[in-house]
Amino acid sequence: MDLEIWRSRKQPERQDKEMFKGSKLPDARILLLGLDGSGKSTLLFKLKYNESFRTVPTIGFNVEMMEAKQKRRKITLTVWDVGGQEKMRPHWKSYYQDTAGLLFVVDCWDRTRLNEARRELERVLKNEHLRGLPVVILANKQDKDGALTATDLTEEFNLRKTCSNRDWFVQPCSGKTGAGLPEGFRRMALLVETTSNNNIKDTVKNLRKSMKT
Ligand SMILES: Nc1nc2c(ncn2[C@@H]2O[C@H](COP(=O)(O)OP(=O)(O)OP(=O)(O)O)[C@@H](O)[C@H]2O)c(=O)[nH]1
Ligand SMILES: [Mg+2]
Repeated sequence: MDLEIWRSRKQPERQDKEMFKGSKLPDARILLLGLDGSGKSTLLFKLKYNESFRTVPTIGFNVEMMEAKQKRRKITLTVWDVGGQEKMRPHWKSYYQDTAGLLFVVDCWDRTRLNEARRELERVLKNEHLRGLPVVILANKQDKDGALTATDLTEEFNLRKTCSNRDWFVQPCSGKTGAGLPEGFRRMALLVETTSNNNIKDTVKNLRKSMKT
């Protein structure tokens, strides 16, 4: 399937040229996954721009670079936010190579989709390209009354067992208020290994190629 990669005009203008130049800091490529509507784009934009954008469902991906601290040094996290609709999920695997860590977002308010979210997370974690990589599960929409807590999510998803062969952490958060987001990304920064190669342009080129095959 040929996939058009595009960015909605409703979403923030990024300084693509600046971003494509990359950064000289050590870099870690982070994959942001989760079901459609779980809040991936909302929380990414909230953290990066401290603004609440009106998102539309992501077709393709958004990518944002963020500075973070790993112990005493500065690193960049290049965060790939990939659309979570069912028709997008077969493409998730195109992003696995060279990924250093996984952020998986769960809508903790919509209990009707928890099983689906759990199934998808388990499927992703089974992929050999992601073997042993750290995962931070973002228990999102905590601002909503009745949202499942991080502790309950850990139980419901049986995370102690599912994530037993990797570093993992569950972070309660809200893409609406921003609560918990810095903590979740800080945790990711502490767990990932970095490289000196963060050429987004090449990655986009390779992604286009792999999606066409
Ligand atoms: N109340 C509340 N609403 C949220 C939160 N995070 C996201 N939303 C809302 O959830 C809806 C979906 O958010 P998106 O960020 O577009 O979801 P997504 O995971 O990027 O979805 P796809 O791009 O389709 O994969 C939007 O209406 C957001 O405003 C949150 O923490 N609290
Ligand atoms: Mg999105």
